[in-house]
Formats: sequence, C-alpha cells, structure tokens
Amino acid sequence: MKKFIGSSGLALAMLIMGASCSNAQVSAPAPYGVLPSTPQVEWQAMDMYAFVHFTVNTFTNKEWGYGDEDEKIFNPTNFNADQIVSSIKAAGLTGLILTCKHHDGFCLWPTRTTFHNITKSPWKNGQGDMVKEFSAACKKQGIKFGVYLSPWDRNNAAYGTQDYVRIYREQLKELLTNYGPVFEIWHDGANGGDGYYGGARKEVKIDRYSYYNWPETWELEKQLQPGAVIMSDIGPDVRWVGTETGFSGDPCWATYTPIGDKDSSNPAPGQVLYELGLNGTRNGKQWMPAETNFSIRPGWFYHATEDNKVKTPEDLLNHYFASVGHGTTMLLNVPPDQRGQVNEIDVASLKGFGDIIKEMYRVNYAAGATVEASDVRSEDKAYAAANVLDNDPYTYWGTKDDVHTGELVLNLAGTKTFNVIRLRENIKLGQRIDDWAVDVWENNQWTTLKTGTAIGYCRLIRSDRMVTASKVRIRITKGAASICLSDVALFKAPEVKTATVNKDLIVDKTQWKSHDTKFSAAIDGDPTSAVQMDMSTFRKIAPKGVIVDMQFPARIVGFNYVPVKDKGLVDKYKVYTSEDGKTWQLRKEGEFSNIKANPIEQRIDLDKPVNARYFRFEPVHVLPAALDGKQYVGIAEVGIIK
Ligand code: FUL
Repeated sequence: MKKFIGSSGLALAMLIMGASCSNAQVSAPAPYGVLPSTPQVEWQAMDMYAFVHFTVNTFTNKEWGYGDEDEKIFNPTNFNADQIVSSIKAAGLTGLILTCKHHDGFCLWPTRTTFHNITKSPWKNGQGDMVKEFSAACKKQGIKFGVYLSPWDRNNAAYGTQDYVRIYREQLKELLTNYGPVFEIWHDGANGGDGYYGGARKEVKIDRYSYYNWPETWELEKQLQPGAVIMSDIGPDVRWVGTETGFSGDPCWATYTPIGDKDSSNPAPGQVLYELGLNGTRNGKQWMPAETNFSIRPGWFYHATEDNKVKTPEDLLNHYFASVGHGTTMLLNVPPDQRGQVNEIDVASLKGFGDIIKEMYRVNYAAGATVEASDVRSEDKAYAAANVLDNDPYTYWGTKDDVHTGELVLNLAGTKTFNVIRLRENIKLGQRIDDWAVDVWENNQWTTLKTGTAIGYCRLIRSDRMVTASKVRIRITKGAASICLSDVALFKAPEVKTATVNKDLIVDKTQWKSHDTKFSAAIDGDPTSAVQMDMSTFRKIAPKGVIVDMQFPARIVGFNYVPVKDKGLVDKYKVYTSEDGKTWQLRKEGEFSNIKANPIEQRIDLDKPVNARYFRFEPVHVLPAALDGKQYVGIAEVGIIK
C-alpha cells in the first residue's frame, strides 16, 4: 500500500525520492449532503452549556406550576447572578440558558405582555429584572446567554387562542431585543393541558405542531437574533435528543428528517419522533444536530429533598462522553435554590467535573506524532494527513474524490498511555463518514480497540482500559464521500465509575404485603420488576388503588413512585395513610408533572411527617401508552420515604 507521510515525514520522503514539490492545486472536496449554517457551526463548538431553571416552582417545591401562583412567593433571599455564572464556568460550561418563563407563565422580566411577572414580586420591591441580571453576569464573565420561553402558559387566559400566539411572540420580541446577543432560543415541547388560565381552571388542548405557527415565529427570531440557533422537538436548528436522561443515541447523526406529527392528540407519533431524535437520520434532509439536556439533580427545579442526589463529577463525566462524545452538545441544568444561588453541593460537583475535564485535555498524547495515510487528495498541505494533529476542527486530512475508505497510522512520539481517542470530521463539508475502527499497536501487533458508526463534529471513544501503545491506527471502513477527517487526539480520563445510587429506594420492604399478590412486584424493592396492567383490570382488582401493609408503623415523610417507561405512566395521583387499615386519610394529591419526558422516580413530599402502618397509592390518571395509545397502569415500585 502506498503511504503518504504527514508532518516532517512528508518533507523527508520527498527529499529521498527527489520529488519536485509541485504545489498542484486540486479543488477542494465537494460538500456532502446538507451542511451546517454559520450559527450552527459556532453553537456546536460551544460543546457544553448550562440550563438554569428558576421560577415560582423553586418556592412552591414543584416541577410544574399550575399558573395560579401568587407572584409574591417569588422572593429569592440572596440572589447572585455572578455566583451562578461562576459556578457553571467552573465546570467549563460556555453559555447559560435561562427559563425566562416556564409553564406557569411567570415572567422573570418586567414584560408588558402580562401582569404575571417579576414586578409584582417582593424581590427588589418589584424593581428587579432577572433576565437583565443573568445576561449581564454572562457578559461580564465571558459566556454566552440564551433564552427559554415556554410556549405552554398555564396562567394566560388567552392560551389556546390566536391572541396568545401574538402575546408569545411579543414576549420573544422583548427578550430578543433588550438583552444583547442570544446564542440559543429554546422552545419546550411540553403542552400538558390543564391549568389556571386566568381563573378558568380548565383543560386547553392545542395542536402543538400547528397552533403556534412555528415557521412564522422562527422567522421573527431569525430577524431579531440572526446569530442564534433555535431549538425545539422539530428544530429548525437544533433538535431535542428525545430523552431527559442525559444520554444520546449511538450513532447520533447531525442530520435529521423530522416527521410531522399527524395527530398530536395521540402521543404515539410523537413517540416515534423522540426515538428518531435519539439517533438522528443518516442522510437526513436537514442539518439539525441533537442537544442532550439533563439536570444535575433528578428534577429541573431545586428541591432540598434532592440534595443527596446531586450527580457527582464522575456521573457528569459519563454524561459528557454520552453527549459531547457522540457529537451532540451537553445542556446541563443547574437549578438555583431559594436564596437564588447554586447550592454548595452542586458547586462542588461542577468544580470537580470542570477539574476532570481540564486535566483530561491538558496533554494530547498524539502531539509530536508522525502520520501516514493510505491516500491523500494531493500534495497540497490543505489535505495533509498531519492536519489531524493541529487541534483545528476544520483543517483536515483529505482523500481523493473516489476514496471513501482508508487508514491513518499515528506513530506516536514514544510509547504513550491513554484511554480516550477523539476524532472529528470537518463538518463544514458535511457528515461523510459511516463506519470506523481504532486499532492500537500492542505486543508487536494491532489490536482493535473499538469500532463504531458516525464521527461528525466530535466522537470521543472511551476505552474500558488504559492503553499503552506506540502506534494508533484509525480505519475508515465505510464512507459516503471522500474522507475529511480533521482530528485525531489522545487523552487520559479517569476510569469509568457507575452512577450514584438512589438512596430513597433503600427502604426495607421485605415484610410488606399488598392487598392483592398481583401487586407484589411493585413493592419488592426491585425497580426492574414491575406491575403492568390495563386500566380496566386495575380498577377491578384495585378500585381504591394499591393498598400496602408495611406490618409495622413507620414515620413517613413522603412517598415515591418509580414508573415503567412508555407504558402506564401515572401522571395524577392520590396517597392515603391509615393506622389500622380501615380508616384512611388523604395525605396528598397532585401531578407528576414532567413524567412523560422524564420517566424517572417521582417523589411526593408530605407537608409534615405522619405515622402509619398502611398506605394506599391511587393512580387518578394515566398517560396513554406510547405504542398503542391505550391506558395502562405501570408501577415498577411504590414506597415510602422515611
Ligand atoms: C420539559 C419541561 O416540561 C420541564 O419542566 C423542563 O423545563 C424540561 C427542560 O423540558 O419538557
């Protein structure tokens, strides 16, 4: 095989061959497929940035406000935008997206579109503007600022009419004109239904694809902030990854063909959409990379009860590899507490994560290597194999037009130890590579370390073991066009650690009994076994819900419910307790607000602890199952929190 030697090796080879260094200009490779816009290229390079969820929910201890919250409850005792920005900067985050208005409709800036806003709160005697403080702190500390504005508004009386769409756009206009440059505009896909709606307390159904007339709204946004990317379930610039767990699909293509939701009253088509979001579409019609959004805590808003569940630096690192490492960006939510500051526990975790990232990227073990390629486009330096070493994501090793596969050997500057390999393509020329393999030279032979599909802007390959090798080989085994590989780098990261244990699930349930043995799997302490039945069967055998006898009285501070993903999500509940199994007291009723998008353990906190031997969990409403639209009850676990 003819080899093309990069770096100083190239000059040397030419000298030996006595070749005249003709600088023959060969035209640049034609772009492949759809391409990113300039704002998308700039956004992609941000890698990771923060989400800040802060509103009345922080003070009501909820995840979704109903819209009837008194503005006076919004009163952070010691708000400090600088503290929030510096905490997220310590993690290496490069921007901040603020929930300027969440589903409850409360606006964090003095808008003229509704009275339900910050001027009615006691914070700074109604003279404050939180959007201004956040955007100013970002500017001051050198990170970018973005806005989240919930389309769903459970406060606004006009919600469901065209008048509300006008109001929504007016709110966008205020946010996009008065607070400087915005890097991302975030449109939430959640449209739950019931709410306060100016006192009507009713259910409003809208078609989430047609009601807002998105194309017109996007046009307005592009006019006001041409440098911003717009994110929603269906883009147009950035797509939701389809899960709030903080893990993207593999592969996760930057291209995507959104499928219109034909009947949005039925969640089944929406579900299909989510799944495609996870992986994207190879050769999709639009350049619409995914953004992996998740929270440092189980919920999106701050709850003191979750102080023991803050993700550790190692957890965050796992998410980093499964988001940035798959070519998506990482949107990490950091919710301020009731003081209006990032809690110390989160601060420590963010700093720990930032330190790991800094340390990991401190040394690139590929530096100083010589590179041999199986083919190069021409002798023009623009396509040289050594370009993969210059840390520039857009200069690349290029092959001839008809060469779609090939290999690159890095002769390292000595024997190196590493466990992370970073690959990049020059995305300005499209996503061209399908399959790849990484081999390492160990014990005088090549060993295949990993194989995979898709590279795109960033592919971080994390080996399960440390590798000590003097040579690394990258093989492109399938491609759709000539190769434009822009980066091969080697780093050392901490070894993989598993995620934090959910401490609340550790309640001894061995003696618990339910009123019917069919519910045993819901109280066996094992969230991998579950009860799942259709609603009518459930109503027959559990007309009053699942009744549990714990055999001994316990002091209960709350309850938890672990759902079964996709089938049988309970979104409204009642919980009762009893001392004798006969007289029951209703302890709490409510909604598991965000369970559809984030089907994780749900927590019901009681206002004050109660003592009881029995409890009853009554599903009041379930969401139609994703696959067949039917009603099921799914319970992986239900239990108490002591
Ligand atoms: C979801 C919302 O319903 C959550 O409350 C949160 O804002 C999350 C980022 O998006 O759809």
